[in-house]
Amino acid sequence: MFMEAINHRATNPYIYARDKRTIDIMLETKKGDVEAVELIFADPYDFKGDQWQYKTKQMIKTGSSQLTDYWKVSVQPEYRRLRYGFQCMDKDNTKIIVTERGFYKTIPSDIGNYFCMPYLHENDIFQAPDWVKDTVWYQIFPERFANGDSSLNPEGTIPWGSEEPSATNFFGGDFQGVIDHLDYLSDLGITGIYFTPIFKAYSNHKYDTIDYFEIDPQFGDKETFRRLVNECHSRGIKVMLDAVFNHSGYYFEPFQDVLTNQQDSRFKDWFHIWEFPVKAEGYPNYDAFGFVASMPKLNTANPEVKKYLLDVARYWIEEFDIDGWRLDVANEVDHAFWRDFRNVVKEVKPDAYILGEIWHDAMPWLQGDQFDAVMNYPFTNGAVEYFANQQMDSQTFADSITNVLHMYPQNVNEAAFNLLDSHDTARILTMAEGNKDLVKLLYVFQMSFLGSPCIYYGDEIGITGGDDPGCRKCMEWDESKQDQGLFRFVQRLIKMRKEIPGFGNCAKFRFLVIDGNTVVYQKQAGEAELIFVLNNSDQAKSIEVEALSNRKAIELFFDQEVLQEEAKVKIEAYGYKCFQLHN
Ligand code: ARE
Repeated sequence: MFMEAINHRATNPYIYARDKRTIDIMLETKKGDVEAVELIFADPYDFKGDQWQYKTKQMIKTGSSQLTDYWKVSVQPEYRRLRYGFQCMDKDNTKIIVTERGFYKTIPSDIGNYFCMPYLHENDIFQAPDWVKDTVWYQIFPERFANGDSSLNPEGTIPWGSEEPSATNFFGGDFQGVIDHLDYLSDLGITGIYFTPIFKAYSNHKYDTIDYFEIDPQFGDKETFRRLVNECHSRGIKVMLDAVFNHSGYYFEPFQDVLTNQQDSRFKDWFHIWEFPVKAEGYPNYDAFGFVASMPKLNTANPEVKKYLLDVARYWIEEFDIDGWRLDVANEVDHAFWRDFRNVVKEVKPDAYILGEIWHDAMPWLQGDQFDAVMNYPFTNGAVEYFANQQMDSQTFADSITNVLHMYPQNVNEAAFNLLDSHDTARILTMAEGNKDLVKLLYVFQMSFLGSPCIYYGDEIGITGGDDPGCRKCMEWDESKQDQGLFRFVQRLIKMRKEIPGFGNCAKFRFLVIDGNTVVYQKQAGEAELIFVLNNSDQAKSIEVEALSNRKAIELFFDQEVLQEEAKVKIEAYGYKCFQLHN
């Protein structure tokens, strides 16, 4: 047995409270090395004489990736305390006891050896708002969604869609344009909108904030924004704004004061200035987003800065009833700030959604004391590489998704923000080189995955676009230029996700078959059991799905009652099937 590959620590995601009664525990072993694992566990104080009254419980292999087998088990300790270890058995029936102090051949009697979950406190539990698990998001870049009030057009605005988007041109998108098209979003099935920044700023992307308490005049005024939020809420659509707290814009008054008064400025400690005089031409001599001089990094450890930004966070919830904050460059802001941010936001609106923009493993921010979720780019990378770019074989894809599902606790996965692309990436149809069959497979996978899916505006009608700024084209409102078939396909998927148990979030997700360019995955949620077959190739196939043999099922995409005696599934090129099994 490869003990060097046995991995567990008494911390997230290896042990975590799923709810106020349930503790989930995970162990990693070398792929194919261990045949069975039992949890050894009991209350730390449960002794008879000097005998610790431990019990054992079989662990389930919940997935495998390229190097790792993942084992999981749930326990509900009566007094919410736990000491535990593992008994691993390999093919030769060799048994190894895994404890915090090392490996043993027999179960050690000294309880001090074992891992410890000292006490399950309810306020330590990671708890994302329940409504997020059923939300289908739509990301809007306000400058490019719809121009509903040309009187607001900034100077130099050009006709809608008349040019390719650039880092500096303006087409006049505004709130009235969004309000005018909310029925379009409702019709699609959208229940949440994520707006990129809307506060007063210099650029067309508004990530260079001038005033965090003012709406950018090109979008409208506060009354129009209030109307927008109310119109969304009346349609059951949540509203999430973009908090750019890592840095301000060049024209942010405190930064302007520093440029004017230099070391005499009362705001000089609002930023991370290396030396005076501060110069904003060329490479900055202060911390910035990247090396972008027009985005000076804010000193969020400064109590004045913290107070200012927390007032911003509170203001837009209290005054306009927004439902969530997406946090820009979240991983470069200190944890202490985000803990205070969460306390302020949840105090004003306990079920507000806090979504961090973090492109990598974000476990340190997902302990329950900071974010409810992150933009799940690890999910995005796997899905896009496999379906859109065709640069990944099925096994690598299944391994990557299995790793994604095991890098976070289940209750984090259920609230994850699963995007396929964004304003920072090329669009999916462009990445798929115009192949809409691949885009459809991407959507089937995204809509049938755990978490909360997000559609980037215009993808649903086939808008293309390369990396920023190419991905920020004006939305296409000429129906003759929209791919209405793709719209209806996405609309149907969203409806299926909402109506079919287990189609979206689920308790169990397993890859059953991984074959060349076809993947089969099983989903279970209570009594509901679905099996998806996705053919990621241009060749029709016939694939053996043992789990279907002699099971009655309905194939949901083609609404056919099938009885799979021989469990052989025929699937066309780029085909997708979903079998809803009957017990
Ligand atoms: C634009 C161009 C740049 C150009 C710059 C010049 O895209 O190529 O150098 O202008 O000014 C905003 C605007 C962008 C603008 C940028 C800088 O939307 O159009 O760039 O400001 O002015 C990393 C960060 C992540 C960040 C991305 C862009 O981790 O937080 O880079 N995303 C947020 C927003 C952006 C926004 C900013 C930050 C700044 O979503 O829209 O940009 O407020 C890997 C890494 C990631 C990296 C990612 C993308 O995956 O793991 O960490 O994200 O690549 O580069």
